Amino acid sequence: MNLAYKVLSTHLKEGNLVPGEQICIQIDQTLTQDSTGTMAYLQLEAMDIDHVQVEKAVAYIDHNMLQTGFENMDDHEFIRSVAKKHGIVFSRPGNGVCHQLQLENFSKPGKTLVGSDSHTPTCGAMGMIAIGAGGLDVAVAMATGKYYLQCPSVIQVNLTGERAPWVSAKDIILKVLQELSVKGGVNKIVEYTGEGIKTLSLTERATICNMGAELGATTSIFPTDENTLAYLKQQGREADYIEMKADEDATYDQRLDIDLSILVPMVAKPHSPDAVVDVKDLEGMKINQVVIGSCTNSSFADMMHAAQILKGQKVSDHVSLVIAPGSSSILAMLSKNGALADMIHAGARILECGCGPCIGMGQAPLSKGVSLRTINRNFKGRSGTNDANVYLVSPEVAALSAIKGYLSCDFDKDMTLAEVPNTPFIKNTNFFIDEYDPTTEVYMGPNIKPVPRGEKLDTIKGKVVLKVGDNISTDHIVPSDSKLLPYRSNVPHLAKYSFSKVDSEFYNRTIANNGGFIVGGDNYGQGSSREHAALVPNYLKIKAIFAISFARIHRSNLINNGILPLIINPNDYDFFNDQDEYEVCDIKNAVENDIHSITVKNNTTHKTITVSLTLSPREKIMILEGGLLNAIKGGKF
Ligand code: MIC
Ligand code: SF4
Repeated sequence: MNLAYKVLSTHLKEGNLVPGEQICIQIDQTLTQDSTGTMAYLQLEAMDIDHVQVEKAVAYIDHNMLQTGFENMDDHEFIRSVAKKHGIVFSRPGNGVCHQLQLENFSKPGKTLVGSDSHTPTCGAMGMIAIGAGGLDVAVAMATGKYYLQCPSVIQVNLTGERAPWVSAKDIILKVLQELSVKGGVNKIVEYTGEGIKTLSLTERATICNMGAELGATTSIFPTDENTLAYLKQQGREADYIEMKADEDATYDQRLDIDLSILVPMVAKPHSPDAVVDVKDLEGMKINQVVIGSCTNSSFADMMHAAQILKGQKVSDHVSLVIAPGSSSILAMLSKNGALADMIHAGARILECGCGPCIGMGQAPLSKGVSLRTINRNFKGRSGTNDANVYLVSPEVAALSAIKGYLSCDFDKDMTLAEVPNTPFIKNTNFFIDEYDPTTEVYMGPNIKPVPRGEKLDTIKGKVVLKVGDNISTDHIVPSDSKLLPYRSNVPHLAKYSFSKVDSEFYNRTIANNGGFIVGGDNYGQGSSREHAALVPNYLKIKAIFAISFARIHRSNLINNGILPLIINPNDYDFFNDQDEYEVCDIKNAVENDIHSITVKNNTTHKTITVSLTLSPREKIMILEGGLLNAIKGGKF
């Protein structure tokens, strides 16, 4: 058995480990963050539970950190009060990015984790099955200990050879993205094997698992070994170590071989993490901003590498360098060992530990700016500036380029990075609040609006209110930046900005038509786990999305909201236009009776096509009831 299926099999509660089948797994740990957490906790509150039903649930505050009005801090207080009421550990703002903190403080080999953030797979580095999901699925996991998913197939990525100096973990995952693309991992687990693994520290493995989200993968996983143990020792948690590995004769559904010795520093070009080329190909490109941080590259070693490169140097006059360490412990260690001073002396702007610029929470680049970032996503507009060009690179390339003022991997021949010792972490528990009091009164700020609920399935008719192409991300559907993130608990407000970066008339048109349909291409809904990308369409009365294929988390979020994800044949994309009225024929009967091939009629031309819909028994109920929350409240689950 491969490692992924070993962990899944010890947690399997329903179904069989057959790719494509619906399975239910026992969840040991959950995490939420604040931008998806408010909705998740409103949904948890609606489930009337007492103490959460998982071994460890943690609520992080890391995304909505700029407090330019009352909204964000109100949400933080709301989450703090719910956490106390249900026995959830609360991580205060300033403690760091959820994935970095989960890895440091709670990750354990062989455990399962589900989190309301798409980069939850970061903990796959610890030999865990760690999956990103919509907030409602995480709320259900907290309430019941269960998580339902389509059983993934497993890709083996076999690493051989040893990296040349200056080739980092980021370059390995960029190479995998170049090979497999942003949809290459959908409904798959990426399992890393081979001799090359030994050369990777635990946090380097975490970088690779983190960006497996950009492949659309369900998750990624590494076996555990002496490097895992070394990291756990560093965290004072060596007792948590268990050896986890695939059997010698393990089988996989697909295989990719990567020879680390031929890799070079790489860069993902705007506006997709899989638009990967060698840094050498763009060497010399003038840059305006450099961001080092995010859940992908904010480990102690990443920070120490950046500090070594910056030491004694000066950030180029036309570059703004911002650095956000991943956790308060890392920041404290950098400040004790002098590395922070080296960064500051070079001219770096130090941000508080959190997501910050990665999600457009401040530090937007200048007009038409070129921003080099160590983050994981460079979708258009995500930096907060619609015309910015964001390039994704390793911390080492980022630091060097910040000094030079242009993209470069031309490291000084005489320079080598000193190995970062596995010194024990300065553990900072003051940022965690671990309390349980079921009588806690939940704090609700005025910006918190009710969760939209769907309607029972009936006839579906309407106009096409938007037609888009391939790889539409959740950042297109519900953009996020410092102005919009404070409204994550206010769906009516967010709705006004839906698709605004694609088509500024979308909202008005959808309101005027009282809902309708959206037509998309391949990999519709890629990117984040934000269920707002389904809550908003639900609120706007969008009843179905027609697309060539859907990203995994978004498809689940649509169904959780009672919205039909209908698969169209690529040749039928042109069947849809925005003038005519369409009808999804006899849909209730089709869902009730498992009819997978459904007729869609253009009521103006009377032409028809067939689209396909395959739902698990559980998904069927959600669609019929108008969403998961309705199904739970109606006693169906
Ligand atoms: C992201 O990186 O896009 C986010 C912001 O972390 C999202 C969650 C969100 O939209 O709140 C994610 O990755 O799931
Ligand atoms: Fe935060 Fe960026 Fe990571 Fe999302 S990808 S969790 S915004 S650091």
